[in-house]
Amino acid sequence: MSNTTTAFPDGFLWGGATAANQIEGAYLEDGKGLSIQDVMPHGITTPRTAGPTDDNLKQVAIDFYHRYAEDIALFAEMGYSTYRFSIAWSRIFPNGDDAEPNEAGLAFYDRVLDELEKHGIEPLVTISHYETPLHLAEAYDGWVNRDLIGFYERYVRVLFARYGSRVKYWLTFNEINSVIHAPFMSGGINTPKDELSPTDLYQAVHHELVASALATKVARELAPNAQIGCMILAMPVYPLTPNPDDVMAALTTDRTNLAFGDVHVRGAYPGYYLRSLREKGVELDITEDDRRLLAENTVDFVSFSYYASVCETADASKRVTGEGNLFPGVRNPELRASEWGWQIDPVGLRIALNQFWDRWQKPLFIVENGLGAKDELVEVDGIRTVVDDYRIAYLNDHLVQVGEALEDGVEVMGYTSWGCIDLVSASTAQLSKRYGFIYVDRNDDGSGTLERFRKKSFGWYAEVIRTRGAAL
Ligand code: BGP
Repeated sequence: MSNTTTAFPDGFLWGGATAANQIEGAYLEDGKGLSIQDVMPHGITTPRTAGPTDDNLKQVAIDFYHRYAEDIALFAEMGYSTYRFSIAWSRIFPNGDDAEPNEAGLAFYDRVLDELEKHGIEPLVTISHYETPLHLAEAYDGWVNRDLIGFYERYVRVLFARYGSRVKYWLTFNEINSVIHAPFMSGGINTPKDELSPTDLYQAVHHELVASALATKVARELAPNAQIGCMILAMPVYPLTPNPDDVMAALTTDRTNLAFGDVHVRGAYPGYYLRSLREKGVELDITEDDRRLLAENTVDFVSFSYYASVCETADASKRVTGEGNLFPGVRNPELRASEWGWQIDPVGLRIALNQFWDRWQKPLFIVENGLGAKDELVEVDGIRTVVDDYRIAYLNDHLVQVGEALEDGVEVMGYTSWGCIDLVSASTAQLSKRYGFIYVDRNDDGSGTLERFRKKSFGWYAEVIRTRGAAL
């Protein structure tokens, strides 16, 4: 394996990440209401269904709801010091606009936290990860409606009051910039994307940003030891050529993501963002209270997902579109890609870390990174496993670059690889796009025993954590 000169610092948080709708199952158990995921059986490229359908793998997912103790014990065996998971809003407020929370839903996360505490694993909680209660989508058109801010505030007040003394690290919205690309999944916006006006879309973005600031405000009040982070889908954008027009085009595209960090860290919209809204003919309804909330409640840290980088060009004739996490970009001729076309770029992670640190001077947390791949369960020395050397290579190369960024002086709080246990993919809604260190015996047709098996990468990651990166 390649060498890194860096010993990761003592307090560095090592772990894995998941989201409720992708692992829990139990989709109607203990009073849970429907979420938007319950009507997305085939991922983001297919329109939502009228109601739940039997072919939605998320109804059972990997049954974490009943197997969390076994799974957390496996995370502990790998030596995790943190585990990122999300709370399903519709377990706590089944319709989203209910007056009172659902006690059985709250009790489930108490049990998860008990288990983490037992193993000395620090929880990292995403408040909203692509699982808006369905009723809020249908009755309000999701985040287009300003009322969502109040419903979200009610939800976070309950979370901070209940778990605030036990959970230090919180993320307000998963990949908050993705609402622009996946308005239903990320913003609960029921209006089909091609009928949604730019004004409604950017107003929804604004409401989420205000709600995020409000969550920070509520945390200061109810959970003073909490650290609040924003969470951004990071995808560094390179100019396709050294032509200055390409460089400017790359900067412009990059800023469509960076703007979200700018608002969370600086507390106001940057000029380039306001210009892009003017050019789209969008006039936002921003109140004085909104401005104050944004300005007074900036985040403690910036977290992000990183899977791939993309290119940009000003020359439409040179534009070859590639795939990317939730939204495509111009393909980089220099890079390989995963089976799903996401281009693999470990150095891009070092670039993103340096760019964010230079720009925001806030501690950074890599809360998603990993390789989606088709795995094969085999028997080695009588033990069932997956020989996932491709995953080990991907993660190793990315972690080496994190080490380089630490040497560069970037403050990195931790690293949670995505889908540390196999789960239902967000974009395809399938189980065959696997990310985990732990194989789950469940197939796209719903067959399988749900039994868990340690992959080769399980032992590799345990060794990396044990040696604090020296094994990279
Ligand atoms: C991010 C999401 C995750 C996760 C990941 C991998 O966009 O935050 O929920 O799923 O991407 O994406 P996919 O599952 O589509 O491979």
